[in-house]
Amino acid sequence: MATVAYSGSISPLPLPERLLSVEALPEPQTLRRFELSMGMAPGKGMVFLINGKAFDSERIDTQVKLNAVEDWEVANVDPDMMDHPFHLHVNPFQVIEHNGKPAPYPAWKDTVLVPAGETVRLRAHFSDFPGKSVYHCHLLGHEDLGMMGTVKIAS
Ligand SMILES: [Cu+2]
Repeated sequence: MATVAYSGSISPLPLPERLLSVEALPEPQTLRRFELSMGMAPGKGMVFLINGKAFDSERIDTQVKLNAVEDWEVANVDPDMMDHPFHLHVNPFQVIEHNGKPAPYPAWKDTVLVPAGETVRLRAHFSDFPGKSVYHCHLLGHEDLGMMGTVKIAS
């Protein structure tokens, strides 16, 4: 525990009048679709899946060209109606559409909630990191039971 003693007063700093501008990304060269679901696997019980597959670190699920701009359509088709926050490592993205409706304002994100039965389209510029990375549901219980994929970015 700490005790803080202070005296005098300061005038509050003004809030900024506008937010930083967010650059619009160029049109994508590639559109991919990722379906988030769950199922039962023999000997494993419940598994969480992306495009029907549980995570395998030895498999490359998605190959991206370095410097490409891509749109990823992330569809939550989970029959159990659970929401899945989708997280992409390394490359921030902008949400372009949610259920076909344009995003209300441009913003950089690294995670977006994809509610049950809904679809989010995001756009990323894979500009400066060649190598392997991952995307996954940010609910750790779902990720640990398979809801994660690998992405390899190479020129
Ligand atoms: Cu999830």
